[in-house]
Amino acid sequence: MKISRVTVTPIAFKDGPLLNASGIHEPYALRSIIQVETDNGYLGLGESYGDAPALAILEKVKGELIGLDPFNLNGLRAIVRRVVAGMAPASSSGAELAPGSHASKAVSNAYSAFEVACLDVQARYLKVPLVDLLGGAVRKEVPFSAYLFFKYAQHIDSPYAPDTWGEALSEQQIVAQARRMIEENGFDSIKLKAGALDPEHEVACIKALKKAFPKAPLRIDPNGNWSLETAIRMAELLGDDLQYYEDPTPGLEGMAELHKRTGLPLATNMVVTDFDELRRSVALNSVQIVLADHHYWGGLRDTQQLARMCDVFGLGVSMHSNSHLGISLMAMSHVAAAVENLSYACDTHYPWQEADEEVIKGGKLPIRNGCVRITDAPGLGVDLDYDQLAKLHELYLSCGIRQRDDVGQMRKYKPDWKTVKPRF
Ligand code: GKR
Ligand code: MG
Repeated sequence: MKISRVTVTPIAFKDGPLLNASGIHEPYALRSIIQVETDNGYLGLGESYGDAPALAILEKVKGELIGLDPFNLNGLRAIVRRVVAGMAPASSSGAELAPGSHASKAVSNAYSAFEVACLDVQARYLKVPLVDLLGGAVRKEVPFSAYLFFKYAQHIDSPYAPDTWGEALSEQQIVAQARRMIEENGFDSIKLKAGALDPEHEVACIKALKKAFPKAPLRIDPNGNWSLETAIRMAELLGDDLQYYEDPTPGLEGMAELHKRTGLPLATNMVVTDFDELRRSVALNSVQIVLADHHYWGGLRDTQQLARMCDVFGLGVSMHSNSHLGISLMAMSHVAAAVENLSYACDTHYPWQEADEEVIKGGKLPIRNGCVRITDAPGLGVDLDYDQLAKLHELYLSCGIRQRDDVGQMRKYKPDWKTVKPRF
């Protein structure tokens, strides 16, 4: 079996005015949909970043894949390395919150995009669910958490009607957001994206969530936007309200000091983003939980290796997410299903995406009882809806966004908005 055609389709879909440490989401999020076809009629799917630098690499790699055996993943990695080495380093502006589009992640990011599609081909060819290629499912139901955001009611420049979530700035509004998200998806755990408003207010929102959902494990994630002093002060206010404290303060050293001073379990998707950082984190005891993300950790098999290393070093594992659609959700779910030591419900932005903006047949995937179910369908278990793909590609062409820029978007609301970090 040989790869005979590779297609990379950039798409855009609506994204809410969600606040974070950098600024605010733009009205559209970008992704790329990857199709790998073989000479004997198989098709594998992947989903990755849609920012211009990432797309440029995917475009360059795709032509080199013709003739490759989709089982030859070492060959795939060698091709990606060679292509990236021959390209000028991409700019990594705005990459902090989308680590996969950081220039240093060019190889692992592009490899991952095509690895998932090749694994999908392999599994379809063998007529097994993709998870079987990862050693088989240790769980068929993969748990996810309710991912809450502070948000405005509508975009300042929105070309479309406001979403149905409304404003979420106050404690009551955040509790209402959690209630709806839990009612619709059955989540058990709750994560609050923080680092956007006054830290005392964000902690008060955690307290309100604790009161409203006393049994739900809670996490707060300021994306490294709190100084060490602020993170310690907030830790004192939080007491034992949290399941884990996610990226409160920047840097491996800062996180190590915070853990030493508070004893709280710290999670990260910001200070441990590759194996070298993992090594340094273990030496410093910076974090106790690593949030993996196959999109920039080098694919599904490297994510398994990461989980294995976390086991060796006594660290917990869960999963990070950016705005994404169903192909990514299934890739995340298949690898999470194969990770024995998955210790916490994974993150996903999926509930924020609109019902009519999915590229897979059948529309949005269900999340029931907080879980995504792995079926016995071959591969990732999802097929492309080509009309939807064309629609979202049109949106990409017309939306005008080519690289995520939460800072620039916030400057439309607050012209003197700075990129200072930590802000609080
Ligand atoms: O989409 O605003 C966002 C998030 O802040 C996202 O970009 C982060 O990468 O969800 C992520 C996180 O856990 O840090
Ligand atoms: Mg995070």
